[in-house]
Amino acid sequence: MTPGVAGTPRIVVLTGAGISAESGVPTFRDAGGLWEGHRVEDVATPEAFELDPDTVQRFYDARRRAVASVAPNPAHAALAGLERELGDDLLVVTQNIDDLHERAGSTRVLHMHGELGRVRCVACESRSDAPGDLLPGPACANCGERMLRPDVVWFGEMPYGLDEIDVALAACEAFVAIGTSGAVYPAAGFVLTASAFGAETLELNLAESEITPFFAESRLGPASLLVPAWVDEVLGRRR
Ligand code: BJW
Repeated sequence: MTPGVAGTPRIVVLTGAGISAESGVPTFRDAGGLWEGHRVEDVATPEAFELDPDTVQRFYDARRRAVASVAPNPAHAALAGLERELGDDLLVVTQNIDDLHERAGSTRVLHMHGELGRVRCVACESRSDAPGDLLPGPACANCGERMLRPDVVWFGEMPYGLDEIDVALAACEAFVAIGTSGAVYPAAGFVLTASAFGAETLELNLAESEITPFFAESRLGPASLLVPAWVDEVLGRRR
């Protein structure tokens, strides 16, 4: 996450696993998703990590390596292009822990569920770049303890940047959600906050989601087609 990135943008975009699906990063809840072979409570809770840290580290080490071998797709590229035109008037809030927005060129990205490329020390709480795999257990550069965990937000933990996100949602003119199932809060509630403050709301998703009824408009299709088309509309270009 980049602290202080939010401000009062005109457009807030919330992205979920669906935007990275066409890059080859599996989603969570779709058929063949990441959690098909795992129970959520075995890999995405602090309790799971306490009980069986090696299984959780192995899961995230594998994902970190997999993400390093894929590339951003046209949806990430279109959002980076929109930022080049709008600057501070665009904020991307992502639930994703991959770095595909940044690798496409976006800089105003808030990772509310943390980042695969970062680690947090359970002993001293310092945060730093991931030194590679966390198994068998590299030492913390700050305190020397071998208690590094992925800097990601599990169920029951507080997401990053919520105050900044609230300010941005209250100020924005448009809120757009891309490729998220709306199954996880507080992100699933952002559409209600934005519309309560008068923003236009638009959902771009392959299929209807749990929060489709809360959006003024919903467009169905792959992000790689819908996002570039929407960006062209915003910028007043015709496809
Ligand atoms: C495509 C596509 C293509 C596919 N093109 N689209 C209120 C009510 C009830 C419960 C709660 C509540 N508030 C809090 C809770 C508890 C809990 C929660 O939400 N539980 C639910 C089970 C109900 N939330 C929390 O614990 C959160 N913390 C918290 O709330 O702190 C206290 C607090 C209280 C009050 C206010 C504020 C704070 C923390 C949640 C942490 C979530 N962590 C994870 C794991 C992160 C690390 C990791 O990646 O491993 O985050 S869970 C997982 O789900 C991950 C994702 O970011 C998140 C959302 O998933 P996402 O992105 O939506 O993916 P999918 O797979 O679900 O959906 C994919 C979508 O893409 C689908 O819709 C497809 O159709 C679409 N798609 N291909 C376009 N090509």
